[in-house]
Amino acid sequence: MTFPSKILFFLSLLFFSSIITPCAESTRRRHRRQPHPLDPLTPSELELARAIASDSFPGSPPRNLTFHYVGLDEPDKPLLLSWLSAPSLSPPPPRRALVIARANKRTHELTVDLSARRVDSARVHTGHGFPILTFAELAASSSLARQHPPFLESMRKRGLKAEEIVCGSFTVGWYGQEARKVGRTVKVMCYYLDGTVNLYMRPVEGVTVTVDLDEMRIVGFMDRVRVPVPKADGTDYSGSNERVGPALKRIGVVQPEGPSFTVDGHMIRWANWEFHLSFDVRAGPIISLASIYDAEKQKFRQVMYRGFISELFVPYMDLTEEWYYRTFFDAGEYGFGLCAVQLEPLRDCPENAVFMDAYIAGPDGKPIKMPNVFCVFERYAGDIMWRHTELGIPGKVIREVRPEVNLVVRMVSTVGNYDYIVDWEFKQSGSIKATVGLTGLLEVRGSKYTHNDQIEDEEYGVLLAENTLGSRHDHFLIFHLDLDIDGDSNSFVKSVFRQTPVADHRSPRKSYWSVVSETAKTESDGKINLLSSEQAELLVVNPGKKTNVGNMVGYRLIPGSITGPLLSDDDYAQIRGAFTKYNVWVTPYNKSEKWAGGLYTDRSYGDDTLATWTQRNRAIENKDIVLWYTLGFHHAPYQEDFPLMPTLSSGFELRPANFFESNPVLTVVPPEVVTWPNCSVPSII
Ligand SMILES: *[C@@H]1O[C@H](CO)[C@@H](O)[C@H](O)[C@H]1NC(C)=O
Ligand SMILES: *[C@@H]1O[C@H](CO)[C@@H](O)[C@H](O)[C@H]1NC(C)=O
Ligand SMILES: *[C@@H]1O[C@H](CO)[C@@H](O)[C@H](O)[C@H]1NC(C)=O
Ligand SMILES: [Cu+2]
Repeated sequence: MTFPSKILFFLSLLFFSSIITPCAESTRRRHRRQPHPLDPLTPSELELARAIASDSFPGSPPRNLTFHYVGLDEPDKPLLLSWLSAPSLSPPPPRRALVIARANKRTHELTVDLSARRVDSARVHTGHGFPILTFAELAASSSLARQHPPFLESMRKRGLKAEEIVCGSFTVGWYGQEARKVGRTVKVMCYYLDGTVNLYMRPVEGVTVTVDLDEMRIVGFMDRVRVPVPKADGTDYSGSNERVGPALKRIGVVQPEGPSFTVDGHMIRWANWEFHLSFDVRAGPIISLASIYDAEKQKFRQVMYRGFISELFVPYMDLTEEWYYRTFFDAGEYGFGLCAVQLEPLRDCPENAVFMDAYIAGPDGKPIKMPNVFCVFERYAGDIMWRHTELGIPGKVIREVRPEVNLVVRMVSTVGNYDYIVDWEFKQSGSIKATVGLTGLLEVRGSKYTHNDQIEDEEYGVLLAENTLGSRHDHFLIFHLDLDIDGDSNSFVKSVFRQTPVADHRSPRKSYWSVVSETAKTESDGKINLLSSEQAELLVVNPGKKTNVGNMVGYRLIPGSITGPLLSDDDYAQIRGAFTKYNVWVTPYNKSEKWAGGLYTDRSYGDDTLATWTQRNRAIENKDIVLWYTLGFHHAPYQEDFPLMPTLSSGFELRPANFFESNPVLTVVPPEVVTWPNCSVPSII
């Protein structure tokens, strides 16, 4: 699903900047700062992790040593929280790296203490599944096809020019095969350019090359069916802004004094919020230690310890030989952060945005800079935070309005054909919203059909253009939301809305609804299927903290999409993606339970997933708990998704629920308006 060419970054050994005042280069300080314990690994730490890990192999370094994941092994939560409560009293927890490497066809998992410069633990992974593929592997495997004479012969037979062929490597999943038959293989599928840049709309259907990644050689070749390659006409999107259409006048957001937020290392402070923003090769953005200032209590109060996208599952609904295995895990197989792309100022983010870089370890372990992977900006889009017009007082009109200004952290991950826009948005009212926008290119199947009327048998898709079938599929994104509502002892509460009949004569009414709250005792109570359960609100509360009038302080989850899997429980893809079974799950905090589809996802058997962990049915009442929310999309394509899909968004909101004593934005001072041109609507006379 991934094309390697886009992952070409420049190696750099940049200084680490300290305080960035947006737009003002001159205020960057060049001294080294002590990293925050949750900061992503710096370039020098990545280098150190590589050196220590490489040297730890006997007769080091081994041949074919490749680095598949290098990232922060974050401190244990209790240790970090106790250090944060009095940071001046003790040194910060040691900086450690988690290194997952392949050598001699084995997966090695090492934790490296960067402060002590030693390997703390090393083990060989003997279970099922393989680590994230490196972009070098994806590049090397997809380039093999064009050196394979039978492949070239197949292209010649189709009348295709070899130089216009581009190929991509696809992970293949697992379908019940015995362990010895499950190697690190990918299938290479190819596309035809010849007059377009939109390669995904021109699949060369029917030809499959199978590559063994460890040996980097072709182990299978199949030329099964021959169907027309869809034509290039109408597929190009490059420069499409030059096409004629209604032109809009100039537009912008102006902040003459600069933005109202500060970036101190990876800590971001804005209005009443502060949080830590980190980058991970697998998850992309990680929001940690989000707390909000309570003006009444005059202190910061914890809301979310850590929030990130744990996995994305994208199964396609096409059983043909070239398609059945397309059941992708974009985080665990391709690295959702690894696929992050450089954001383009003024287009990807507004003019008041500040950009941030990230560093990753390349396949050789050496640090690579990923410029502008995040942008942070204040969203001021003409929305209303609160308002009221009071006409009920004789002789008076009272009108009070506060415009809404929010803070947004954005990343875009382009996993092959698809672009995912991830926004974490903070509101002064205390809400945290996460939104995911899907755009980019569909995966389409080449087909002989040019009109719907020709299609008689079951076809696994929708005819979008001549010879082009848009394949049906799902996108399931699961968020790991370690909420700590005013402390880490929390409970999960389901407030069920129940119809209550009125049998007696106390009222002319025959019914009303009331709310019954149920506190989840164990993990099985925390599994919520919103499609089949009663109407309910889902809350995380702190049972030990009450408001002045006696309500438990809490936050509620407002799901934006309620989608369940349509695969059977025993379908291999569904066993691996079993976290989609429920919209919401709740687990007790466990540092090693981060990846809902398992740590080693490529070709996994589904034996290390959120679904298997929760079988233990652990206690979750008044404990440090993690809330998981699955954001799902069933994507049945429409013609407007061709040749490139307009953004389709959904998400969720975490909203205070008796967290504050009263409306926390009643007294918010609105920003001063820069200019008011006092223009009237232009009218055509
Ligand atoms: C090392 O990689 C090469 C090709 O990349 C492969 O042919 C060879 O079998 C590998 N050796 C080991 C020990 O993995
Ligand atoms: C944490 O999770 C892992 C993986 O599910 C499990 O093996 C381990 O026993 C758990 N630890 C605790 C303390 O429950
Ligand atoms: C807006 O423009 C109109 C017409 O030019 C003028 O009469 C009015 O006073 C202006 N309002 C303000 C608030 O400047
Ligand atoms: Cu889709």
